[in-house]
Amino acid sequence: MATIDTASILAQFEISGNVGEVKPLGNGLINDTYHVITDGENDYVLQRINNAIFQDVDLLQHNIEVVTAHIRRKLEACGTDDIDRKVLQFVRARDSKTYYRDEADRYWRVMVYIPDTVTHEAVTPEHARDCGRAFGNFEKMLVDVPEQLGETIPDFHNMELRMRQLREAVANNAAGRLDEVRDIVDELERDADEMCQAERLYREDRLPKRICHCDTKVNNMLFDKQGQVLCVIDLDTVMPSFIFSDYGDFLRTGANFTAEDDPDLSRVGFNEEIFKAFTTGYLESARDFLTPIEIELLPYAAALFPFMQCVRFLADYINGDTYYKIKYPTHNLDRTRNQLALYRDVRRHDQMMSAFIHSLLN
Ligand code: GN1
Ligand code: MG
Repeated sequence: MATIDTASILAQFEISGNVGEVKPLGNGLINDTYHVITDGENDYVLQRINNAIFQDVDLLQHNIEVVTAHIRRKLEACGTDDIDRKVLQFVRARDSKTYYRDEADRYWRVMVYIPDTVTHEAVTPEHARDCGRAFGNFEKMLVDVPEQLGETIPDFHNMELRMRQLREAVANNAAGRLDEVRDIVDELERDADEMCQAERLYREDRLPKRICHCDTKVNNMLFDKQGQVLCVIDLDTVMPSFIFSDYGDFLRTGANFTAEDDPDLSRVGFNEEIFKAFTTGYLESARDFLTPIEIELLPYAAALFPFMQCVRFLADYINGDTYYKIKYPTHNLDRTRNQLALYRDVRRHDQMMSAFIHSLLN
């Protein structure tokens, strides 16, 4: 990364205290993040927003402002203690926006740093229940957001669009890789209609969109030192979506026995224990606002996300690796096969999932 004059960027924001060291923070793949140490009351987090992926930064920051203000009001209303550790707080720039665009067309924002927190990269059953409760609660607090929010990546989790993109990739066969993956394309096509049911139900007015997080990985939560979830972070993809996004994408990563790019398919599989713990927590906080059809389709959501991710990885492989970063030439193919194996295994658990969900409701 080119050296960046963080001092002059920070000077654009209303921060208190004198800035000391500025050091890289976390391991995000999309934005660049720094911990800003000061001699004042708070440290800060400085972040460069990747505006190649998030092309409407104004809309994105507006969503985040609305959502964090709403959550703050909710926490205040129920007398929660320690609120500054439970919702992100953005610092305004001198022009009163919550972001600053520099001369090189880079976009920056600053948040108050929350000290004494822990993050996790993998889920245990014990954490999974808390995570489910926390993401369910996040959605619950946002059911009555007072205005319409925009999509920070349009049609991000729209399965019909993802199938169209795959079909386009197949028609162009840009990297000449189609022969090698024909059987996978055929298998995905067989289930495509079923996997697109959410969009159809939405058009029929039978399924709502709600404000969702849309990147529900365990590393997007801060825990306190005692192991309790404090705060949901990484709010760039907060947008209207089906609740399946949050429920299904968490299980896709959290309930796979191995990483999404493990080439050893014998290690891929759906972890029933994590599924049960996460679902228990999720329904504890979400069941009173979810509609019967949303609850009925949770097993579909668990299958949808490995399926959608498989379609996205495969389309990218056929296109010649233009979207996801790869470490070796068949990386996207390994990811595709991994997610397909997970999808198949989730489908083998259809009955179990429905029965478990019903048992929780009774
Ligand atoms: C991307 O880079 P990361 O892990 O935050 C992608 C997700 C995919 C994920 C698959 C903006 O997220 O939708 O599920 O890769 N994010 C975007 O690893 O496309
Ligand atoms: Mg993240």
